[in-house]
Amino acid sequence: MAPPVTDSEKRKQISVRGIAQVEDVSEVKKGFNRHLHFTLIKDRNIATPRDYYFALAHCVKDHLVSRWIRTQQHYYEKDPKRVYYVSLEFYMGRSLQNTMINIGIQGTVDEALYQMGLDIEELEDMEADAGLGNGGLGRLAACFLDSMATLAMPAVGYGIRYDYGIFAQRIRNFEQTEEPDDWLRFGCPWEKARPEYMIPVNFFGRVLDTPDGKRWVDTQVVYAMPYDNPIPGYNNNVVNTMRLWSAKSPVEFNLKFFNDGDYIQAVLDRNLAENISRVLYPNDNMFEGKELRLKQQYFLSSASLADIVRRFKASKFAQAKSPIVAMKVMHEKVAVQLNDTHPSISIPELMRVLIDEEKLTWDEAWNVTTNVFSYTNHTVLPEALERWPTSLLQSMLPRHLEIIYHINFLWMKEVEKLYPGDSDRLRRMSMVEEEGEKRINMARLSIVGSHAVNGVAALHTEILKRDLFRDFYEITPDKFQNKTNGITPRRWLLLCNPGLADLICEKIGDEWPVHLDQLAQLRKWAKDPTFQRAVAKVKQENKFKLAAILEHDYGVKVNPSSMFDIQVKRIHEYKRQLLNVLYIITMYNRIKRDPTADFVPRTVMIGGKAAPGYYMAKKIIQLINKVGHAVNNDPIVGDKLKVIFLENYRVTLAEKIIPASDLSQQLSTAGTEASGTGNMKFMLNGALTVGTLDGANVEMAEEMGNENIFIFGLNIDEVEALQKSGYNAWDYYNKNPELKQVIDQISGGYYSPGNPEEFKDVTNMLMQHDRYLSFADFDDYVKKQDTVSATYQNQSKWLEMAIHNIASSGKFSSDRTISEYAREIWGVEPSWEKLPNPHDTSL
Ligand code: B1H
Ligand code: IMP
Repeated sequence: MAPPVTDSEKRKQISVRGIAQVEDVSEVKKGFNRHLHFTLIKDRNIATPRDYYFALAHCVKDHLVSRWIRTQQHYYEKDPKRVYYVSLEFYMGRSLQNTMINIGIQGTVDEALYQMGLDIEELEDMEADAGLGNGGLGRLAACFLDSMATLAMPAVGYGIRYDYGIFAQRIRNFEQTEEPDDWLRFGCPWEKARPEYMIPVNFFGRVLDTPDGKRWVDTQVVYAMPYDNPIPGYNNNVVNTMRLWSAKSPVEFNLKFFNDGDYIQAVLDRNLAENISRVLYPNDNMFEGKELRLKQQYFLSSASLADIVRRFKASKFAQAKSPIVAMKVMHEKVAVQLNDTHPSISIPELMRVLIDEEKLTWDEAWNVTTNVFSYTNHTVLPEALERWPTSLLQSMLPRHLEIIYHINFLWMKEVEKLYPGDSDRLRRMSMVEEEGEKRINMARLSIVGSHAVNGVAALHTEILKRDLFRDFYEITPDKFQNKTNGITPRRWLLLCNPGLADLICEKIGDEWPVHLDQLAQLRKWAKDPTFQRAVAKVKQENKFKLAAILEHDYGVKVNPSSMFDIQVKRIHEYKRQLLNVLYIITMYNRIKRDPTADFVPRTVMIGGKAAPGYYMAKKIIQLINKVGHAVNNDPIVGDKLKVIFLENYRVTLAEKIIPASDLSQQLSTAGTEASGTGNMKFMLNGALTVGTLDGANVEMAEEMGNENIFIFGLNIDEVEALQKSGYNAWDYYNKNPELKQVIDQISGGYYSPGNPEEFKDVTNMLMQHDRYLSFADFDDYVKKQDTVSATYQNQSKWLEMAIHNIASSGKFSSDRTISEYAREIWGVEPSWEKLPNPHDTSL
């Protein structure tokens, strides 16, 4: 076995082919040493790997600064329409390597560090992930920022600078435990605080009716301190900004204690206000109606809109008009995308600003608001839809509740005019839900308050139009659009899979990172044995490398010639990790039944975090680990089957796992996964997919052809029909002896010796009230998995399919997604033109 080529060696090969722009190696060494000396205050005798990381990060950031300033100056001069992406989550991961790649200095830096005797991969591993997201929704926002910068769009991402990102997952005694993610402990070298743009945000208080309009008074103030993070475009000298808000207590916060003489208590209580930006809520696809979460949402919305209005007023466009005239046409220069309903309190907030502060009439303000906002829906799961109790809004945001009521009053009048006497329809369309505790339905508010509403994959958008938002679609069909998700090919191929990137460059040149459709050219080599061998070699090297990481970090030994079969995503019943487990046990039983039978060896890896309060998801993790323990320690199984739970799955681990995978599992019940984006990352890296006709899988199959993907299970119509006729798990259990054996083993305590009750809640759920119909798809899943194994034995067939996967990935670039948002929702144009390089002295 040849040792794997190191990533930095591969990067040099790529940069030779001109993707990286060569900058002066000695210049980089000088900058690095200067920062080690002046910024870190260390010499080479006592510097730690972390010191070296910081020195390098600062040195790389220096290369961004002029581009960043020039880009912003350029936007100010050109005064184009601005795009704002507002999101409670930005799951950025690491920045160092991504920055070097995008500004084209990776080869130069590699060489400089090599000359200084430093291991760049070791330094890169010192960087903490910016884990300010839960999963797909947050990572999508991060990919979008990369694409908006690469397409030179005047965009800003607005979010919260959580002190603690998504928790670190540890497995103790087979179970998940959570540790706080103190990612800022050693400081973040990329961010720049901007105290001069600090913004006051108001909470609570009451509303006064004055001759001069409504006044919101007696509020509690918290300051929003902005931290700017650079977002470099790929190879175009653009650097955009992600502005994250951190809560700061006002100097006079809780001064009343001070006056009572309790000075110490007054200072301690300043923490209370600053708790707003303390921690990311760790739920994926689940609404948690907590007061602190609503505070976070309003804090982000209010600070961002104030900043947006400030920037608009300072623009040349607005400066050429009287203030009130300018405000009436703000939508001509401002587009705001709401990442799900999480920042949807922005809608009444902009109305409040325009009416109460800018003195527009209601109708003028409504015209601006609806033309500024657009809303992306990311889920149809009922438990994820945000419905805030009016009691909470009444006390925290009384003026906003008043505005929502009036929006709804006018909306109900409109609906009543269209459908006189249809009281059931009025109830279905009202933003105010009266059943049980009175609540505001934020999705309905978002639809009415936006000019565009989109789903994130074709199937998902159809579900929105047909079911969830049917009544709304009937009235305003033109509002509804599809924008199929995408991923950035820079991070998800160029950065994470240098071997494959290099190979692709050899074949089709180096433009594919910004024109991913060009990958289609690879189809002509799908059957070419030489190209197949080259693809196989890259995959094998990636597998060796992952195997080494697994051994080093987790102490597990895997067989690198086995099929790497991977399911990584948040743990959720609808994603059906349980279906995967049922098949693992089925394989195990087959091996035990006939140990000498032919078997295609697999290393099954499952990774993902469970929301800390999600009992069933945590039981699923425990089951995976216990089944793994049984399988991995059974001598009869040997090297044929290994089951590994990948602890603490996150962006950085994804970058290592995905390039090494042979098989990608995408098992959600048809109609439940809005899109999925992990599925696209595997496809782009040449893994084959076993999956259902759900979310973006449908479009992946369309792009590559059904012969290149393993589709199984009920489609959405069949799921709906089965739900209507009544799903009975027992029918499947009684009919399928392998399924029966698996369930009997789990409920009989085979995987929990001494405690047969351990998984009774899991088996009861599967047998009595499985909302996701796992058993209905079991049979077809097993058959399809058997086909997967058979196909894997035919390596040239497998490789041909893998090449078709890669070649068909073009559609799933987030550049395509963002171009569609730009043209069809925001009214701006993407551009592939470069800004001048500020470091180019020949100009
Ligand atoms: C997605 C969420 C989500 N959809 C609530 N919805 C949250 C909902 O903290 N919360 O309250 C957090 C996240 N996340 C995902 O979005 C979908 O499940 C994926 O299918 C989709 O690919 C992704 C991006 O569109
Ligand atoms: P901001 O987005 O409003 O914070 O401004 C970003 C950038 O726009 C600044 O760093 C400047 O480059 C540019 N800019 C903003 N206002 C002015 C101005 O009044 N004159 C010139 N440039 C400006």
